[in-house]
Amino acid sequence: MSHWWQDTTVYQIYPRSFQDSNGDGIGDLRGIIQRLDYLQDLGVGALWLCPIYQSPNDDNGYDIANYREIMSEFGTMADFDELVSEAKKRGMRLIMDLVVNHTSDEHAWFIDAKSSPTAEHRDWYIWRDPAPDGGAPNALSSMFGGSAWEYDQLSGQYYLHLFSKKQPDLNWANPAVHSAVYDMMNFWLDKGIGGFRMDVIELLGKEPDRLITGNGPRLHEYLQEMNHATFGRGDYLTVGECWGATPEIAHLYTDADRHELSMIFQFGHIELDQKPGKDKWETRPLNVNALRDLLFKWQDEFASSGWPTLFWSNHDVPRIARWTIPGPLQDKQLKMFATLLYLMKGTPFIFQGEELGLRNHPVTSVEELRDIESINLYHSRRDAGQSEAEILSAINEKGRDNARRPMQWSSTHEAGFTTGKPWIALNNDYQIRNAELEAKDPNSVLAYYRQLLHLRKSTPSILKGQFIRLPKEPDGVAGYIRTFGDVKLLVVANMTGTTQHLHTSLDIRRVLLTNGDFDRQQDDVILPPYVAFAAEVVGGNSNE
Ligand code: TEU
Ligand code: CA
Repeated sequence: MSHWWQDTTVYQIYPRSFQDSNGDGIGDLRGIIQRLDYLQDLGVGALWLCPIYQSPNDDNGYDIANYREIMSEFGTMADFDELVSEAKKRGMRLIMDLVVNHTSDEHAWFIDAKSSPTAEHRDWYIWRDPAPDGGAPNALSSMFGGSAWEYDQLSGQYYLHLFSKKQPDLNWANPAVHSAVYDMMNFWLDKGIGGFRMDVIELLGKEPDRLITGNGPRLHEYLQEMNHATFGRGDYLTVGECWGATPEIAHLYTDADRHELSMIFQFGHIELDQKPGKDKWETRPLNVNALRDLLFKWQDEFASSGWPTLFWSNHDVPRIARWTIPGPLQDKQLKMFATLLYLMKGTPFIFQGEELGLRNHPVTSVEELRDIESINLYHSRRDAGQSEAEILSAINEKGRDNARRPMQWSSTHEAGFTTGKPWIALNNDYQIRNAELEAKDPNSVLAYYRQLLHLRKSTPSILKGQFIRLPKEPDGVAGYIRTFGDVKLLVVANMTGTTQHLHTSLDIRRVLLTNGDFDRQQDDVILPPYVAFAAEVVGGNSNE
């Protein structure tokens, strides 16, 4: 069976930084409405909105205080309803961020839970007595640093928070939590949304007493129940955030006969620039052959069941420009990476500003940081004696603020993002890199993304074709074929800064997309630095 979400491209919006409509420096829903024509032109069919619910913004909306109210800075429910219908007019559906591993400590459920050990909602969260020495119940640590347990004076117990202490974990072992969450999900589905992106979904089955967080024993039971109680009633896009998914685990989530999710984000390729066994802050240069092999491996894993996601970045991960080299060939390199990934089988997820080729923007002092993860990291490493320069250099490379700087719409005041003062500083390159300039330039990254996404939409071999890796690519070159009926589409990318030769007997009939000229000499395709293309081909050996 074929689904709408297999034929579409998703665009991820970080609402706080997309478009401000009222000059308070914070992006909002009316701002998104203003930019819907831009998104339609780009060729996307769904918009994933990072959380827009009421929140004290300890973690920019991933700490939800009320699941059924819009964050007042972002607008009203009437604005939301208008956004849904305006998007629909342009052929786009909204994907909501579902954050149900935890709530805000300011959610009414937690306020009640904290009020007394016998409160109605006490068991909706995870409370434990202190260890015999009076300390935290066990060694679980928070993703944002320090212990995952926070002491509560009133009851003398600790509560669990795998993220900030203002993000207490919900207790999924309690069925009452399930019904409340499913009601809330149905509330949003009834508003006509297209589905959910599911925050840290792999954590729902946690068993904290056994130090199990991800992929707990009851996780898939919960997801099957959720599917049945909510989105299983229609053709909805659901995508789980699953940092720790192996291929085997990926199939548990996504094989159609299991009735769980449409797809998952798995992050192996994102982690290729980390030193083995280290966290994201300790980097090494990207090995492009390893990147190619990993991307291709996932294509093979999903060849006959499940469905891949295709993405380079998100609001937690700096844009793909981090893997490119500043200079005259940088845009070509960005287009090469787009060609390599987004012509594979799967659903592309493009993070706002990636289509403009936006870069990281370094900070020089801790005062410029906005993200709780980076701020906590800074202080804990300073306490441990690391130099300011060293810490900021790691944060400038991998910190989450990089992806969260405002969209660059034009060369005017604050790039047209706001008429006021933005909540976080813009990248100061906005006068040379913005949507207005790129829309006028046929060679821009934006023009290329538009061309690619429109080609994708209208080409059955890209949407539905089988993926076959080329048998003998040289180092630094990635090549694959998408076959559909009699059609063969060849995609080749030179991932290096030197000329490469690809030996193939395939006959190139029609080039559909390319970021530069390449030559053909007998059985060789000669690819200048970072050149990539897609072409209809015929012939070739049986294994080509
Ligand atoms: O991210 C989950 C997560 O594990 C992140 O903390 C991620 O590991 C980190 O950004 C990389 O260092 C999700 C959301 O995408 C993130 O924005 C939230 O902060 C987090 O959950 C808590 O809701
Ligand atoms: Ca605003």
